[in-house]
Amino acid sequence: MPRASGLFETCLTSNKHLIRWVEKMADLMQPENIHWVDGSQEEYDRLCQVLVNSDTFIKLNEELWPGCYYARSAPNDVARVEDRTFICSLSKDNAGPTNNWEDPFVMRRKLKSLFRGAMRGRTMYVLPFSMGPLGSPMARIGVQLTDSAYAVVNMRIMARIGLPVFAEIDKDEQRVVPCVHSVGAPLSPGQKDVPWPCNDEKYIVHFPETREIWSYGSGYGGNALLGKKCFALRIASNIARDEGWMAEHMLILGVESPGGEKTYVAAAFPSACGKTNFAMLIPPREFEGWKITTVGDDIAWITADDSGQLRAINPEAGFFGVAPGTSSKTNPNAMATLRKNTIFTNVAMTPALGVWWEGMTDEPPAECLDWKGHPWTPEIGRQTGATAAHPNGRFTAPASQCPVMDDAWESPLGVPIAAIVFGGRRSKNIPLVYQAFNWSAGVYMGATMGSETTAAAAGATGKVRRDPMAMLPFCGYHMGDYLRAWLRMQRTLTKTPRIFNVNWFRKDEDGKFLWPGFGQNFRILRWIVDRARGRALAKETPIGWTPYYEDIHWEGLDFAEAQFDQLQHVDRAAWKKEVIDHEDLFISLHDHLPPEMVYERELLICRL
Ligand code: SAT
Ligand code: MN
Repeated sequence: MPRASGLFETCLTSNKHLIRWVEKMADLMQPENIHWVDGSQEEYDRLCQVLVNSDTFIKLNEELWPGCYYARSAPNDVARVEDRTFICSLSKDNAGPTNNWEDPFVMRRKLKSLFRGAMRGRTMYVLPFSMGPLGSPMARIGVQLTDSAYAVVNMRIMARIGLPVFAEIDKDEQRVVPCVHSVGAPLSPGQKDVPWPCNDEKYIVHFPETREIWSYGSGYGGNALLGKKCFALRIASNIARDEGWMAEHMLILGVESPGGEKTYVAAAFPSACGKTNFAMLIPPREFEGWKITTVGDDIAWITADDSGQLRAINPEAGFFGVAPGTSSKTNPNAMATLRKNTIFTNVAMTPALGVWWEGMTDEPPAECLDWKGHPWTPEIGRQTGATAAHPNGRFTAPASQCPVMDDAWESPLGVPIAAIVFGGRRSKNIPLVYQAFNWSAGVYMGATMGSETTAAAAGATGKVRRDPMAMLPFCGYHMGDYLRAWLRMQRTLTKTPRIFNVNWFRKDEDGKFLWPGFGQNFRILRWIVDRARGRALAKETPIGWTPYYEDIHWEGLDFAEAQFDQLQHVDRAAWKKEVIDHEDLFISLHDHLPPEMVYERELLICRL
């Protein structure tokens, strides 16, 4: 192994481009040390100990939560920061109206000044990672430079990292995406560190043409684990457009029948709308022999194979799931997954060094420390309205620990996709389930989907926003061109997947959910699979095909036809308003909007 300079204790690559880049970045950011990440268990344990020593981590009770750690972020660093996220393409037009754009030259100057000396007093980790199983033709490689040991240990769960990735980079066969990350909190000599270093000023920056990511000021989630949203969605959507595949904000699951028939479904819901729950769903007791298997819970990379069949991989290796609301009732598989070797962030901690969050148990603990480290009791919660866990509190858990991971979840060629499901959180108007008439109507369906905002992003929650394919915060180029890429995709397919929309969140006049959700969603999923396989009936409505009451298997659930009708009701007047709302998005995309979208809209209006 070459020794590049005094700063390089143990360089783990022979790739000259990589070494030169690391040198250059070290020169800019002035770290005290450089650590080449080998990805081993010993290294992980050591880094976790470093985080314990710096009060970032608390080791949880080994008996209750083996191998688990607990972290609290700074209160000003709890979610993705969409208004601080930039797509710096050469032309503003390329970023489109749904992204923040800045001139790349101006931004580079700004980043240079931000990152100059940003790692002083800290260690710079050189973290190689693969999104997708190593050696898969669909996998892509990145290297993240970071001064956050927290980011490194989380990335070890979320991606394939370390020596095997360096070995792949040393072959020098594929382009590597450079990712630079600093929490933006340099230490002067003798200065004591804080448990969660970060900066008030945050920048999450993407250069699509040069395929680069620069993230400054945050240590949290998608802001800091750069393989996830920054690479696997924003940069990958650009690569995918150029290469003719798709990078989507989708879970992937398998539906297995008692006879062993396997059908894979990909589904796009916005952040914190239950993707993880849906991906690990357990069918109701009555459906003996049926099984749902998990391929991924957040991101799908999809491509057409030589036979014209869409195939998808999960580029990730772990789950970064929302903790609140997760319980052995709502998602037993997630609970089993996070029992060991998991990192918890911004949930509550019990006196026995365990974790708790709202919804985990019916009874809250008598006392605990909340996500800010303050004493919390149910009484305090009632009086102040403060929750013990932050609503965007998360668990980082290895996918391999999930009891229902699909046998093919690491298959290098991915799994065949038979149906695509869109969905949002909508309390009104949108039926429980309906099927698009065809691919382009399905693209229209996905393009116009709306959802009430959640705590996954900083800002107000509960407002309906248009979120095309759940990609609004993640599409790294012009949304109009993105829709065009979706339409174009069909031309490469011989077996076009069927497209559906679901809404588990419709409410009645009293604000009560009309549908029980969770495991009961299996009933809807089963209809989707049957439709995708061409063997279930459906009723034509102005917006698409919907199931008849008799088309759903109701055994074990007392659900009256009238209730179902209410859930499925298409209110023409409300839908006319809905379609007028679609226009806002379309006007903003105007000159890039594919004509198919205009025609689909006209057809929909005519049918209404
Ligand atoms: O913080 S993340 O972007 O990883 C989570 C999410 O918004 O889905
Ligand atoms: Mn997500």
